[in-house]
Amino acid sequence: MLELDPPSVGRSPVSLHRAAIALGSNLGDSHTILQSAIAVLDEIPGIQVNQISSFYRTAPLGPPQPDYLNACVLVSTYLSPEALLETLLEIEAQFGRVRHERWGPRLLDLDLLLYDGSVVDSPDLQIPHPRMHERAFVLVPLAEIASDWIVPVWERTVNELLQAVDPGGVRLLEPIAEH
Ligand code: A4P
Ligand code: MG
Repeated sequence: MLELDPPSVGRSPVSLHRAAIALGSNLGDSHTILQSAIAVLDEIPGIQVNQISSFYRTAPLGPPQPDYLNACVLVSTYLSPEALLETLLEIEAQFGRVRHERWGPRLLDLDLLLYDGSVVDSPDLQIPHPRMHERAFVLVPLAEIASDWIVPVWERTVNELLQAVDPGGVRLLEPIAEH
């Protein structure tokens, strides 16, 4: 995790943003996949991983499929939300993600949850992630590293959103310190 050098874009200053990203995997060696994906993310110019949650084994939402491994990270970035999403999709592809059915099993799923206090609602990108508020497999790891972040649209902190969901089915795999 090196210091981020601000990129020079002409003479206009480029500002640093904070984003929260959710990781999920339920195919292959999910533990190694999540760890490697976080390392790859941290290597991307303009992205620095600042905090990593514990990893959790979680009951699948959607069609019958193996349990997931889920985690969240906080990053600093000079990338726009659109460029950050594009980067996440490229990393998914790098890890062999092939899209089949909605909510179906996957080697790696990267969701952009939060970007500063921004609200984005375009066909290709919605921030906050539209289903994060109802998902314990997102909120439990996110609350570890960003409990006080106020989620726009719902105008609740991550911790308040967590209090409103059932955390059953989300089991701690390994604490933060072991990464
Ligand atoms: N997209 C729009 N906004 C975003 C955003 N904020 N972050 C678009 C990421 N992507 C965003 O995503 C489809 C498109 O959504 C992307 O190309 C992007 O342009 P996808 O990942 O291919 O679709 P999906 O994941 O199959 O569908 P969906 O509805 O996005 O699923 P989710 O919400 O990602 O959920 N159960 C457990 N226990 N743990 C999990 O992690 N994950 C899912 C997938 C289902 N069940 C799960 C888990
Ligand atoms: Mg997704």
